[in-house]
Amino acid sequence: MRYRPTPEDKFSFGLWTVGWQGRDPFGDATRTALDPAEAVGRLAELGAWGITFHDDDLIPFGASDREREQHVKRFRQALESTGMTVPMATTNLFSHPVFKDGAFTANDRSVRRYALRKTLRNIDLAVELGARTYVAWGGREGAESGAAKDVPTALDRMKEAFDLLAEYVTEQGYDLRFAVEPKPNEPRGDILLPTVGHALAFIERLERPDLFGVNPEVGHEQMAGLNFAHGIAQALWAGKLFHLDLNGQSGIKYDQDLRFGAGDLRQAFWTVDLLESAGYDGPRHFDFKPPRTEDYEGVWTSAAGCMRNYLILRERAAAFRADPAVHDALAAARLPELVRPTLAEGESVSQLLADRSAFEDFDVEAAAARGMGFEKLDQLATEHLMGL
Ligand SMILES: [Mn+2]
Repeated sequence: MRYRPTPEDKFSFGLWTVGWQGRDPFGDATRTALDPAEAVGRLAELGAWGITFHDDDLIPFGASDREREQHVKRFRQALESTGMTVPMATTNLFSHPVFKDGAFTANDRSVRRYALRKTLRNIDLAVELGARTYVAWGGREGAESGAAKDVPTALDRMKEAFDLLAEYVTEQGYDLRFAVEPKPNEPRGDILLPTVGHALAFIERLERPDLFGVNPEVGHEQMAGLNFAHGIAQALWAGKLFHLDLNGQSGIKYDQDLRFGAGDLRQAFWTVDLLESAGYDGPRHFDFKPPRTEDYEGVWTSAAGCMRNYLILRERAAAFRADPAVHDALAAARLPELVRPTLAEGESVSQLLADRSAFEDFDVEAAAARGMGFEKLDQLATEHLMGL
């Protein structure tokens, strides 16, 4: 069947996505709790390949060791009976009130030590369940007012935490890498490491930067008015796209977490075009929230829609790239020329300075007058996107 997802597509979902009960800052839950084992079964039926979790999604906060064991056992049985994988796991360091001022960068030192222990504990479980990526979203690491957080010092504490986690997985011999997830704001007024660029720069200051990459989320970049495809392109360029969160967002407003393809459809098209053409082979992970207007039938329709939209966009992007008219338009827009290095092989600065054609004899006015042909190229993309 056309657009039917298969495990080869590597579609994965967070337990907290289909399991979101619709509680928001203004209203109570609109759906009953979802059993993690049922989530695994339903997602497998829809064609998903993997499921991811925060510690507290799987094991209710404060559960005893015995209860913890039972929850893990039931989840593992669901994985085994469906063939679903756990490619990634993460820690909830934001729901409990103890994390109101953050976790790794909380001013209160005892909270920071507790956050590290909570994370180390879940890393052991993540590895036990086969996860290869550990996501770190510091949603509460930030502030609402200027003096409340000394940012350089908070970054020292963030580095201290990540260095310790990397030391732990290295000592344990775990095959696990970390993916830092940026977000500009919400729930904090301003969050530390707000964009892909901030996270990439931070990673280079760590003791084991090779163990760290990023986990960019569509909506998080778009909340800051940024171009998601450009963000992940730079992460890929740096060899740092370890994981990603696909969803939908309509411009600069609260974090909407719409299903993938909803919101900015054009950015979704360029995102799929990039992932498929750049050889990204990691999970296509959906981090969305089925709107609270939906009952469970709507939840599964929404989850299926994420995958279906990805597959349709993958087909449209491939058709765009294969179209001879697009090849001509790309050439007219001088894309092949961008591939050519600006200096000739072995050319030195003095040779460039001696090249009169590069400056003294360069016809600036003629170059300025040349059209770039981008409108033709973009119209072709738009028509492919619209299925023409
Ligand atoms: Mn989000």
